[in-house]
Amino acid sequence: MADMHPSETAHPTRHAALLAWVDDIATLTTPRDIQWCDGSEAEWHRLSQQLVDAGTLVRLAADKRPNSFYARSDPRDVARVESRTFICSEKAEDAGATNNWRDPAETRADMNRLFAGSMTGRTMYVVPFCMGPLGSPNSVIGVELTDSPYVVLSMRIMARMGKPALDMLGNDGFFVPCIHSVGMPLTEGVADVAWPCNDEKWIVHYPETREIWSYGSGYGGNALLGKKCLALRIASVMARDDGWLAEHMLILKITGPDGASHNIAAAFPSACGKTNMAMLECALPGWTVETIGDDIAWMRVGQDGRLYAVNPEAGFFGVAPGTGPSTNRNAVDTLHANAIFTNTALTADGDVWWEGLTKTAPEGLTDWQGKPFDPANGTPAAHPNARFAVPASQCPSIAAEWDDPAGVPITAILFGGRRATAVPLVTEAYDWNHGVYLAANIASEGTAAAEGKVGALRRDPFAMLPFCGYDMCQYFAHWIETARKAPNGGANLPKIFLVNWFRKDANGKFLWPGFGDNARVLKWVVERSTGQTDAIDSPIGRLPAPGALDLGGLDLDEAALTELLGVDVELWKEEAAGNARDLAALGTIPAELAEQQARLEERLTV
Ligand code: GTP
Ligand code: SPV
Ligand code: MN
Repeated sequence: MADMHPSETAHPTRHAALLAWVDDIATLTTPRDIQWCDGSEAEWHRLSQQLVDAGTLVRLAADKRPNSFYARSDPRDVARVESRTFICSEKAEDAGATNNWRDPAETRADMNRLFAGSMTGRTMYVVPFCMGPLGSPNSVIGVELTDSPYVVLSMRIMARMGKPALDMLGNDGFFVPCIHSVGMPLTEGVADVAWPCNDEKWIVHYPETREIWSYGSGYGGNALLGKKCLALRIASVMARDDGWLAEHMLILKITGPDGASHNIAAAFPSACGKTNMAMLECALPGWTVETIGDDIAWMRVGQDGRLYAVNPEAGFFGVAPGTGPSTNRNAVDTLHANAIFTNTALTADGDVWWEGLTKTAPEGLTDWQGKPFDPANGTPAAHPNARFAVPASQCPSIAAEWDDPAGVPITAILFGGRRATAVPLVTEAYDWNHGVYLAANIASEGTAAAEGKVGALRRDPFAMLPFCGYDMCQYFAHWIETARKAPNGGANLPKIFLVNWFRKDANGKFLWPGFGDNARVLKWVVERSTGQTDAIDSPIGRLPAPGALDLGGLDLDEAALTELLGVDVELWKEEAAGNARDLAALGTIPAELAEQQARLEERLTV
């Protein structure tokens, strides 16, 4: 290699803009050294051993979970911080009513102060990654500069990370610059800790220039910047500008006894069942579900007028508690090796455990805060937002086409949330714009996936409230526009449904068994989409006709079914008023949605 350019020995790229940017950020953050990540096995082993030595990771017993690790975060760094997430568009109105807007020039000055010297004493890792299949023109490359080796390992699971992404970038390709610091410089006399972070947290997005700056957290979506920050907040803006959709949706493939397959996308808020549904084991004989994605879908209208979806991720970052052999066997089996667990409990024999993995907790557990677990004191062993990161390719139910750059044609889109009351098990939208109206009005009871009150009802339009990088009213308009511009007048686009697995009875018990039994609803959705079964009209949408929902083998009493499929008109008048009030609070909604609101009110009065 006598003729190699001198810089090539130090840097694995000749991308001048990338090299200049890495230089600039290093000058600002003053790391001890810089390491370019290639995503190799050797790098994985070196960094994981380094983190074991530092006490950040515990290596799990090799005979139980080979090549797997356990981390315990700082108790102040356990979930996404929505109140500290900012959209810094040039104009405040472009961020809309649902985002925290900040002036970009002011924020840049703040970030320059905050990041100055923030990587002192640490290594700055250069992490090239690709969201979407390698080589696809629809994939997006990002480069994350981070001072957290835990983030590097997690990014290697969650995205196509390292040399292949850098090669794809070439010498002048476009990339989204992502800067991440845990915000704990190792200045003179400061000793490192197992989970460095800072009480001051900032998750900052510049939508016009497609940039991400994240400070103070090492956890999940705050720190793995390819996921919510790039693949949703920045990508939603790119999608608006370029005529596609970036959505908080799982993608699954369902095959019936006749051998016909359909792909379904579904948007539920965080911790409302996407991963579980993506890996569903059908309770109906002859039906199977295969997994394509569990959290994010990028969708484009094809020349045939159908909507094609791609999962931009390469791994699952799933909620551990509640994941067990009876609820999600495929997830449990996926986790057999090569996984990172954070904030679960640790067993005495070097494995992980969480509530729901087995019926009773094993003896001798250490809880997520590192204390001996005492079931008597009432606090769980695993944090409710404890998570696993694991390669998607390991999932026993993964579909062959999961990484096909062409995507899969979508037959139906489901929207849903956690609603103890009012919202039926399943409702079919009358048409696309009615579906947009249903999705715009999703509300859900809060979960542990984000800071905030667990259980409090909040509006979460399209399950995108924390993830839409621009004005929500513009986003609704973009959805309406997508159908208007589609070939064949949008007639080949998916049908839209609203679902709710979380209706409760008077005693607070779930009325619907959920999980594998959700296949019964999927069957009706497929049959509706192919014109094989009946529905009845109701003021809020179409409901399964009596007997249309396959309940064979299910022990569900008549009263529960009536409640699950019932529409209480008086209650729905209140719901409709709530919709109108909350839509108005978003700004100027598209005329098509105002029309849907008027039609709903009309249907409720006749
Ligand atoms: P994020 O990764 O935060 O986006 O979550 P998610 O939408 O992928 O949710 P996940 O599938 O991890 O489920 C979250 C919680 O909901 C778990 O505790 C599940 O046990 C529970 N859950 C999932 N599906 C159902 C269901 O059909 N019925 C009931 N009752 N609970 C469910
Ligand atoms: C979610 O909260 O929707 C998640 C977890 O998928 S995180 O990646 O932390 O956003
Ligand atoms: Mn999610």
